[in-house]
Amino acid sequence: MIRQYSIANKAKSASIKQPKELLTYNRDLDGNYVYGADEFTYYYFPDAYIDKSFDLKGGFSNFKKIPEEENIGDFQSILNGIVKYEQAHGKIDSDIISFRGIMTKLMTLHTLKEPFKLKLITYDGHIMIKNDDEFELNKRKSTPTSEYQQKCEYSGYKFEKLVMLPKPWPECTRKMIENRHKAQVNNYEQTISVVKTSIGKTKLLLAGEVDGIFDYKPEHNNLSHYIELKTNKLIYNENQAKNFETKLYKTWVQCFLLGIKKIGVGFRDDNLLLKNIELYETDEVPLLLKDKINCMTSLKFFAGLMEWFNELDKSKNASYSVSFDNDHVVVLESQESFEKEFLSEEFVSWRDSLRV
Ligand code: 0WD
Ligand code: CA
Repeated sequence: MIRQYSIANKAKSASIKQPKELLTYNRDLDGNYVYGADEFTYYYFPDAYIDKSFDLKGGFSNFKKIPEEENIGDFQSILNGIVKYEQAHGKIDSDIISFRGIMTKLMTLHTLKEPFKLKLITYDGHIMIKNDDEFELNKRKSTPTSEYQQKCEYSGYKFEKLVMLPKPWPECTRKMIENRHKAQVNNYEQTISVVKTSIGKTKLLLAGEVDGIFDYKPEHNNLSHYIELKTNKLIYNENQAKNFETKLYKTWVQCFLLGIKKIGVGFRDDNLLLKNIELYETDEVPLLLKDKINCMTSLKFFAGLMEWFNELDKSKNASYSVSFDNDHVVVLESQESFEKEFLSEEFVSWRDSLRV
């Protein structure tokens, strides 16, 4: 059975609810997932520091970089988090469970320039969607990157290290604050937020990486206190302005999906020196992009797509592959089961125990 959804389709309306954070978890320096540690970084970068022109390629040769094979969205880590949440609060009610990054990709499909493949299962009343990791890894490995590109990638993580504190400001020593440019950079450590949201008629549970706290951390539901960090080249011409608009649009989608309110962009020169930081409110981005990119159209397309996914029979367990072909999202039932790639033993036995 093949089902197709055209990128020209959209829902008539796309009502949205305020996203709510259910839990957060961390990936530590060894690549292990840790629940309940509630570790965050905190934004602190006084304007005067801009004059220092920090070098965002500094320490590049010391980058502690997670191997690509280990940096695939680990679906079981979400499900293990859900088990912990449900043990304290009862079963969640959600149609679709996925990584936020997958949903960002789907919502911005009309800007996509490369092929993609996803895997989908229906299980215990949910639709779960993840990357086709083999396809993703092959794609990453077959795209050669120059040293300059690697340094650009590094500069994003370096920027995070430079502007974030490992603890709230009052708990930091002066040395901690002033030596950040010398600290080793890694892309192992992450905080993942698991958020319940809905778009149109579809309930979503999304897990996404959050960069840290912008102002202060409240007791619960940090969502409106997070900041999403990005880096970008300084803008000198039309073409660069256009590229930045596309990046801002994708960042808007990324933040919108989780309910993140602040975006911080570090602008760097060709030599990767940090020259400026601009802060944006997520909610003002659609207005900034007005006449260029219509964010509301993406939202309606996405609402329609989610509704269409949600027509799958969630009461039976089945596996599907999802691809994008000829301006259509194509869903094809698979004879081979993908359950092993999605489900953790912990999740399966927890949900079994709820049914008896
Ligand atoms: O497609 C996905 N969602 C992938 C997720 C592909 C590969 C890895 N992951 C992992 C992430 O590392 C993270 O543990 O899944 C988790 C959650 O990801 P997400 O929030 O759903 O992913 P997304 O919104 O695409 O990206 C958030 C951040 C990125 O920050 P920027 O500012 O660049 O958007 O996750 C990291 C990155 O820091 N990240 C990656 N890092 C290296 N290689 C990658 C990647 N392919 N994808 C995401
Ligand atoms: Ca980021």
